[in-house]
Amino acid sequence: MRTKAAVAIEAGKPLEVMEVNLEGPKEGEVLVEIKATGICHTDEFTLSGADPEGLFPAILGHEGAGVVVEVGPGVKSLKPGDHVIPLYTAECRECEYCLNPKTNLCQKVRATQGQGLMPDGTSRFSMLDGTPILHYMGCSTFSNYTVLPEISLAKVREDAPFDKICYIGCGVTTGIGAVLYTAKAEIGCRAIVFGLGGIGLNVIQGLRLAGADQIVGVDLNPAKVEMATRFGMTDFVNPKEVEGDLVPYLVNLTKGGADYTFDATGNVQVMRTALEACHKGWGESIIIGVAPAGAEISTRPFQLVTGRSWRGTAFGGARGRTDVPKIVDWYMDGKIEIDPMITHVLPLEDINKGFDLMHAGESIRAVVQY
Ligand code: NAD
Ligand code: DAO
Ligand code: ZN
Ligand code: ZN
Repeated sequence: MRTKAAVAIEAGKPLEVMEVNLEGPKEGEVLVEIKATGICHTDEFTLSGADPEGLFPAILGHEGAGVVVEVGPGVKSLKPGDHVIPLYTAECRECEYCLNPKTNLCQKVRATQGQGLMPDGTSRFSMLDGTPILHYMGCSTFSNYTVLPEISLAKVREDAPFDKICYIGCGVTTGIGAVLYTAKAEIGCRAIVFGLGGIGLNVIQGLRLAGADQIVGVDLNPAKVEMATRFGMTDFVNPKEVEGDLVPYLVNLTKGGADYTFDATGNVQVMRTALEACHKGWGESIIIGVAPAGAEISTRPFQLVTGRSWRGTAFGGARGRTDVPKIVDWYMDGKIEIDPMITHVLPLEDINKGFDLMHAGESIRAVVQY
């Protein structure tokens, strides 16, 4: 079949909206009509060329929601008409990783996914002249129709709006999951969130859900204060307005250091500050941000000797097929909010405007509706 897609031809160039060929689903695969897709910072990161695993030409996009159109041979858990959210972290429920409760990093399709291919080692997308186009993070939601492995789809309730729950495919789950699944933050904790963008705001609402007593937000952009306060931030710190070292300032503000800190900037200097602003003896710092290729983190080892822990999380530690439907329920039950964070809705033809809005720091989440 043919489908309309925004294709990343090469790093640093705008996406090109065009008709492409899409082959039907093979063994264990599913054809999905994407109804809405969010533009995440990570798509921009890949398009800019900073992602060491970035491949081209490719159809980017990993945050979406849609409807199953056709299932390939052997698919048992899904049928045409089911509503689904694509998962860039699959959940096969049988690999060594899925069977270990300590991780959500299913490896079943990891190798081929990282090469921009389906599990059989080929791509379903091609240009009209036959040139292959690669998949991206196993999802390629910047295409109106896409093919994914069955294990890379979470089945969700049918009354949930696509243009909101698409955000659960990355930003919402990553932020809330970092608090609930990775940090396992306790009622009454004190926390600091660095970066109040599409991820950090969801960390903040995750902390509110967990019952944190103090939620400090740190951002260079004061325009983020209003939204962050709405989601539960209790204190705001703009590093540009702090005289001297930020670490003692934050340690003092949190009465000895935070129980949990979260980096949602991808900046390695911020990651160090986040670690050192943790409470001596027990504070845990969770890295969410993805740093540029080649970047390294550093601190004095004594920071760890004295009881601080440095950790990281992908997709908020969530097991997609199990946890994503629950997060959709939380949204539908009013336990979490998504709507205010969807600041812009665009047609696919304007997808590059969505990237521009993100660069300018004007959007939290721009969503493309097909
Ligand atoms: P964003 O651009 O929307 O937000 C980043 C925020 O950080 C902005 O508000 C910006 O003003 C602020 N910021 C930048 N430099 C800062 C500094 N030095 N000090 C304080 N604040 C600073 O990005 P996002 O969508 O929220 O994504 C955040 C990070 O999370 C990115 O690196 C992204 O790639 C990563 N990410 C990780 C995962 C994961 O699973 N680990 C998933 C999605 C995104
Ligand atoms: O190696 O098993 C693995 C997982 C690698 C991918 C994990 C994703 C990390 C977060 C990237 C940003 C998400 C949009
Ligand atoms: Zn993302
Ligand atoms: Zn698995």
